[in-house]
Amino acid sequence: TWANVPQGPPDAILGITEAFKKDNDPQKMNLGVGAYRDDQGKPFVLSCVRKAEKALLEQNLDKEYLGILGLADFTKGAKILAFGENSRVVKENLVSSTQTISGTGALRIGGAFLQRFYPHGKKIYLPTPTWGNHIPIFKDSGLEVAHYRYFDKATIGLDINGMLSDIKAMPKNSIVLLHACAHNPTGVDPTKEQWHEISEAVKAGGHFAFFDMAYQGFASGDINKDAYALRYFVEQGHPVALCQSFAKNMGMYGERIGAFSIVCESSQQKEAVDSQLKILVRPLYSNPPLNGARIVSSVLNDKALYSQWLGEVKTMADRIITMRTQLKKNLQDLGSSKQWDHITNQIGMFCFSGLTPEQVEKLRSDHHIYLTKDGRISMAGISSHNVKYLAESIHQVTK
Ligand code: PLP
Ligand code: TYF
Repeated sequence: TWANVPQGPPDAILGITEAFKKDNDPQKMNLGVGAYRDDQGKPFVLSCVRKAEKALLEQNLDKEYLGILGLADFTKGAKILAFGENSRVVKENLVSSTQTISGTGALRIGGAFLQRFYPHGKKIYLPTPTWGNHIPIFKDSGLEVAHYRYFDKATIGLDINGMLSDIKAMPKNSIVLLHACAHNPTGVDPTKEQWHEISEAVKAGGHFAFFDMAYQGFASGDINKDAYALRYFVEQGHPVALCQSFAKNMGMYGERIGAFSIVCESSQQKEAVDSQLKILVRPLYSNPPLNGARIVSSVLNDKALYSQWLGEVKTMADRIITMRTQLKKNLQDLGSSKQWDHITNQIGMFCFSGLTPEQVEKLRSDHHIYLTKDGRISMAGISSHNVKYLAESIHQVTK
């Protein structure tokens, strides 16, 4: 019956982990997937999350279905986290939100909503490069995918002129996906001034800003700083959409907890959008899972847990920044003649190293170090124990 099913390729990112697992070398390093590790190389469950879980367990809660749009205390907390405590649009209840299956689910629901209701076309513009999964997510949502310039290989930085001129050249009312902070895979974000220019260009074209915020807190260690672009756009009157994930900033990876929000112009619009999100979700998965929503809601809505969480986000972000400094220093100490400033200039989970596919392959075959072909290094996989080995290996393959 299934003779017509062709063998598909492995996922470009998750396939790396599969190859890594098969390697028996004791020095092997997995720098593929963007998942935080502590300095012992171990997955890290935040203490605030452990405490919330314990308290929830003691309450002996039931396991009734959630409503279609999920746990209201969770989506409320998520909105305040993203848009800010003093956000007018949140206070005036203009933001329609639904709990989602992490950030990926938020993008997919968002894509499907735009496909069904965005009145000005079905094309979404993504940065080049972008998170690999964005492309199939939006295609499978029924949108057409196009691209705008983002990364400049020559400067290993933002191609702001290319980006602005591509935004200006888009047809009126286009949909533009923006990484809110900690751009994946490049680790290169616009400055505040550049965000102002981007906002201007998006507004001039009547475009719709669709924010993907998978790393709030992970870029700078400060959840408010990392929300700057989103909040600025909202202040400027953009009717934005937003995808949130708690995978990275709360270490909730496998719990699959996120949110999708749309800023509306009136409470009437908000009610209508709510109703249509329900109609979208019901035939897909009926209603979202309980556990992650309860945990995140507890952390966001309890003063003590919330302040502990802010500290733990900063600890994670700071460890990554320390690893950037150490990796660069080790390369310089080894006498590498290459320019490595981008390692410390870039932010978030990743370093877009500039290593070529051949060098990436050599790292794997000769040094048991695994990263994606585009040269992206997941900084979270580096620790004080293996940073020297990594620097030596990179130096070997870039000589
Ligand atoms: N968006 C970006 C840019 C990401 O890098 C990721 C995860 O790596 C996601 C969204 C969604 O991840 P998740 O579905 O695990 O929340
Ligand atoms: O490393 C990355 O860019 C992501 C990680 O369900 C990831 O692809 C892994 C699994 C998943 C979502 C994101």
